[in-house]
Amino acid sequence: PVETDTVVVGLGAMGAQTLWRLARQGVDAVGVERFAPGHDRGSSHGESRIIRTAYLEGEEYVPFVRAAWRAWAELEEASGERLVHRTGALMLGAPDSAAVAGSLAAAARHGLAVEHLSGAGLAERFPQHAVRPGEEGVFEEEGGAVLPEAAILAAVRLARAHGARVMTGTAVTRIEPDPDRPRVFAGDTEIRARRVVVTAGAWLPTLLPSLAGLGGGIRVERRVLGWFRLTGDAPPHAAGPVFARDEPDGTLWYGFPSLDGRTVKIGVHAEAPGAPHRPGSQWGEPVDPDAGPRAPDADDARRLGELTAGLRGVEPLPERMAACMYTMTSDEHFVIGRHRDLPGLVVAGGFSGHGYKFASAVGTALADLARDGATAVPVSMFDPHRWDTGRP
Ligand code: PYC
Repeated sequence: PVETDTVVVGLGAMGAQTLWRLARQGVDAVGVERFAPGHDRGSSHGESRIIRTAYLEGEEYVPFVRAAWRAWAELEEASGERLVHRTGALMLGAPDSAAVAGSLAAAARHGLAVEHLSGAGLAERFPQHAVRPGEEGVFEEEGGAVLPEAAILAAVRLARAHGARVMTGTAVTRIEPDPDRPRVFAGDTEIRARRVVVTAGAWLPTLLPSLAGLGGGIRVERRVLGWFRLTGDAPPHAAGPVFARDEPDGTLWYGFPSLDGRTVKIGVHAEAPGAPHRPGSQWGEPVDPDAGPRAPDADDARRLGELTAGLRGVEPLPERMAACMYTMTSDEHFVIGRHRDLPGLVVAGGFSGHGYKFASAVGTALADLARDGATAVPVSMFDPHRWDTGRP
């Protein structure tokens, strides 16, 4: 067997940054990835993810986003790459929508600089959005787009440079917890380690079935992204902020300014937080991660295209689409922490469609938890065992 201090299972969003943090602290670490880093078979592809600070899902996330901003800057500095585009972030919706009211509440609680825009102000300032009667906006400068594949590749490259061993194209089939030395079975190799960090995304529930008992388990669902070409007379999509838009029917969709100068990318997140989820609906179809999400089809193109009525200057049908997987917890908050019943295991998952922006700080937290058993990164609200104690 291979002996090491810490194994990281899954080198996607969270695992890649964990491996880098461990390796740069001099920890002997092995990372295992079933495909190639930066692949498009999980939850971390599609070129861009939103980062925003006035957090509509709960003001208690704000210190965590701040930790993420700091950690992104560290990764950018270490890699010499630009991994975050600071475009600002715009939330649109009715005054009482989660996008507007939730963002304003988080901003007020933490003294964040945001601008609350009326419908008229919104239309004047951001003409790329076709504003509907009753819609308002909240704009914050502390928002932008993170580049997921580029960040994963940068973190894995840095981890290797600091001495981490990386096994790619190798699926972990079994993890055997052991108080002394947990064992990980990766392809033909048995790896023994002091600690195992499991960041297996959509494969987490099958790899650690005991997690099924936590908060009702993690549901894996399909989502579709679409890239829409700009028309010749397009308003300033290139310079605009990332956005999320809360529709009166509860659909929360989102998009990015044009990062390639030709297209804008949009996607559907889900029903607004607090609204009943609709498993099995177009956007919540359950997925077996080994089979992968169903490829995008004409119906997806049509449904995504309907949303572009809310934008000016884009073609009504996408030039391309991609399907990805969401990993949903029952409360749509994350799972990050030590597993109480499985000694030596640290887990992170269930990022519920809004986790990528935190990958930098999650990497820091998981590396701390693996090395020291504790972290100063504010992740206690994501305790894997919170459902046992009636929280939240
Ligand atoms: O985390 O900002 C986000 C987001 C928007 C849509 C999906 N995730």
